[in-house]
Amino acid sequence: MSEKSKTPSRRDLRSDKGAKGSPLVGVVMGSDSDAEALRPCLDTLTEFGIPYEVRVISAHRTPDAAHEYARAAADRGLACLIAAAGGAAHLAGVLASLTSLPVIGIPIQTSSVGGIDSLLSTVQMPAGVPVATVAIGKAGPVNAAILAAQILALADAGLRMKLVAYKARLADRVAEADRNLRKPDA
Ligand code: RP5
Repeated sequence: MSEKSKTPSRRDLRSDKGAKGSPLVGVVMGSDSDAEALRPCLDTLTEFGIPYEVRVISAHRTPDAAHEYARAAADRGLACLIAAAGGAAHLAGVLASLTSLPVIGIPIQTSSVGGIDSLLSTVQMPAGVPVATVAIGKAGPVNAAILAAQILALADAGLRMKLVAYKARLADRVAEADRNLRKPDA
């Protein structure tokens, strides 16, 4: 991604564009080159009215910051972390090693091997240190936000209702597509 195309993404991804209130979800990306891929995740958190914060912290380039962030996250009131990284994607795993909060990993698609590298480095965690890993590609960032909403909904009936309505809308869309396909030609 060129410097030019990075800039608008960074601005669009600022946490102050999301729901108001103390952040409940910490969204961390390994590089600002991940910003564009993360946009659907943040849009979905906003759609569900979930306050979040966004940080760029690298497991490899700023390891001390990654450790500090993970260690402080629960005491700061965060309930769940979402970590996106590509390539040797150790970010989610490093955060998970230092917090008892649930950590959701987004494997970023890479130009070299399509994101298989990111997927395997995010998902293949040792027993005892899970990272709930979502898909490579478009679905992953949306599903990371939905999974975070589902975790928060365990203690929030309003959010649970929003999730039920969301799933109903998904089902409606499929039913409508099916109806349209089966419509006889005019
Ligand atoms: C990872 O390396 C980041 O998450 C990013 O996906 C990848 C490449 O980073 P840049 O070289 O573009 O900063 O740490």
